[in-house]
Amino acid sequence: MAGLAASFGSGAMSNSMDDVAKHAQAFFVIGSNTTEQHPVFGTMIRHAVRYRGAQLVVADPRRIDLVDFATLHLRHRPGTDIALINGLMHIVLERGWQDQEFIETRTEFFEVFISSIQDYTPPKVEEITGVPASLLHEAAKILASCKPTAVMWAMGITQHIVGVRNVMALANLQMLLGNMGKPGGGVNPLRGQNNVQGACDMGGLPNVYPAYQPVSSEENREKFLKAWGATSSTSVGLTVTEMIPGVLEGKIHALYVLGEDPLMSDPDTNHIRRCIESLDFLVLQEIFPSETSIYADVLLPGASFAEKTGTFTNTERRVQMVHQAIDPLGEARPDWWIIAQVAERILERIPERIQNEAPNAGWNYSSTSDILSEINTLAPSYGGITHTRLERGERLQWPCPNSDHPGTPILHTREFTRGKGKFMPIEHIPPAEKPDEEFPMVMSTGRVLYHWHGGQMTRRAKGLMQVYGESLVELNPEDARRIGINGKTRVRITSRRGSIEAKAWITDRVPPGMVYANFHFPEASANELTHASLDPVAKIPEYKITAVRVELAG
Ligand SMILES: Nc1nc2c(c(=O)[nH]1)N[C@H]1C(S)=C(S)[C@@H](COP(=O)(O)OP(=O)(O)OC[C@H]3O[C@@H](n4cnc5c(=O)[nH]c(N)nc54)[C@H](O)[C@@H]3O)O[C@H]1N2
Ligand SMILES: Nc1nc2c(c(=O)[nH]1)N[C@H]1C(S)=C(S)[C@@H](COP(=O)(O)OP(=O)(O)OC[C@H]3O[C@@H](n4cnc5c(=O)[nH]c(N)nc54)[C@H](O)[C@@H]3O)O[C@H]1N2
Ligand SMILES: [Mo]
Repeated sequence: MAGLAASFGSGAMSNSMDDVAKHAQAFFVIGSNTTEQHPVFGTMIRHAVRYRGAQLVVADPRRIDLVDFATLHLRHRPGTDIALINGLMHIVLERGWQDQEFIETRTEFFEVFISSIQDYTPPKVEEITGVPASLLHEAAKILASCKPTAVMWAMGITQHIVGVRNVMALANLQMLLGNMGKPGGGVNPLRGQNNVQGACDMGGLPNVYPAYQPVSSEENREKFLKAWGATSSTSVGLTVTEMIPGVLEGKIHALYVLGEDPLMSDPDTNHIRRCIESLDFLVLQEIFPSETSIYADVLLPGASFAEKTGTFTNTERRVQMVHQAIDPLGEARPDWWIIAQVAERILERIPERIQNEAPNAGWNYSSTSDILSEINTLAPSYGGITHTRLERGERLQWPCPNSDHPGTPILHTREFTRGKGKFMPIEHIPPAEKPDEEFPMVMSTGRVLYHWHGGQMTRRAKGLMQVYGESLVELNPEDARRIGINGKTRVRITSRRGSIEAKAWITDRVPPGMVYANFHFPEASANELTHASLDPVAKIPEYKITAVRVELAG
């Protein structure tokens, strides 16, 4: 559910899961542990490979389970995706495999882009990424000869200081190959939280109102002021990753946190702890006591997914309905109800409150259907999405501007949002933290199949704890020998910010020099070690690369 303010990720899939699974001739999965983190879609991909003969190229520093199904595995060094993608495009251009017609009719700035790719010769790319030039050639050939190829990625691409640039490089690749706006192609970020897409669509971002209407526009401000009775100024707000550090900078005094556990999920926990402790006032809306609840002045008990009715919007822009299965336990109330109550009470205290001018405006919703009706009028892309249609079994993907519109399974079929697709020259930039003598290894972080982020929900499930009851850190056998693990199981991992102890899983899933840790257990959370270097545009932290030292514990 988490995080109305969460903005991890980057936009929705251009195509839908069914479409890609049915029509892609090849999949390029880069930085997505799809079978563990998106198991339903992961199964669809495996199926397409096994039974339809689709090709699969996986680019991931780890030998994830999906690699067992792959035609090719590009095992590049963490943080070298731009060099890898530019290297693939260099080969495509050298061989003349680009889709010239698509480039001429649908895109611009191709010339500038070509010159930026010149330098990424296979030997140079091999040097930066560690991927042999011969493998690069094979990969480029598969991606260019299979029409269309679908590109899919997740946090392995975005959680870097070059997260946005990585995504742009992938967009360049898909334009070069003419794979945009076609069934089975496209650029497909797999979003994580069940409603992170919906939260962004509804304006849970610092710069936009619902349906991505900019807050900087006075006209938009007027519209929402009338509907809600009050609204923010036209200046862009802060992202989560700026808000919390903003406490120690004196910019933030109070926080209202809904369904997030920053003590587990934000980078550099020691720093986060100091920030949260320094708040004058913290309100937390949660379904369980969490690591963060220890610091809360007020706890508002939200109802879980099983206790409420409403909609989630998934990664392919599809709005899906859930129905209340049980009554809320104890004092729990649906999140929308709590938010509306808080909003009403705040409004009462705002002297310049605008009396509701639009029909049905204000905060007196009696159900989530009521709220969706308001969304129909305020968010154009959701104009025709109603509970009635969803209950009838219609499968609606936005944009769906009116009640007769069938929804939009594939975006950009005739033109891009900005008209012509723009090729962007993108150069490789090394990660923020570099290994050195004291911290010679690279730690990457992420999830495992059995747990969910801070683990507040999954650590309460007995069955899951039986299968995966403590944090395991993946360590290559070569490194295990070097540190003298010799039958012992526990290691200490230290970064410039902190230290954790955990059990080692000695495995060649990780290459030598790299460890992989998760943030599911408070006693060994990877975020005690991570750092808060952010992508300058998306403000997403570089969770995927931390310089560490690994030793025997105790
Ligand atoms: N079971 C389970 N499923 C989940 C979640 C969960 O907590 N548990 N969380 C959900 C959420 S919110 C999200 S955002 C998604 C995340 O889904 P994913 O992004 O698939 O998951 P991650 O574990 O973050 O790992 C991504 C992959 O990136 C690789 N990687 C690391 N560094 C690099 C790099 O520099 N380049 C490239 N190309 N790859 C790299 C890692 O080896 C890993 O295989 O999962 C969702 N699904
Ligand atoms: N090191 C490292 N850190 C990461 C990442 C990484 O890959 N590596 N990934 C990042 C990513 S992509 C994400 S999305 C974040 C996730 O980080 P968070 O959003 O903080 O984690 P969650 O555990 O998904 O959710 C937080 C809380 O929501 C509560 N909750 C569940 N359902 C509801 C509900 O219906 N209502 C309310 N009010 N609360 C509810 C749960 O009890 C839980 O404690 O972590 C980020 N942090
Ligand atoms: Mo996420």
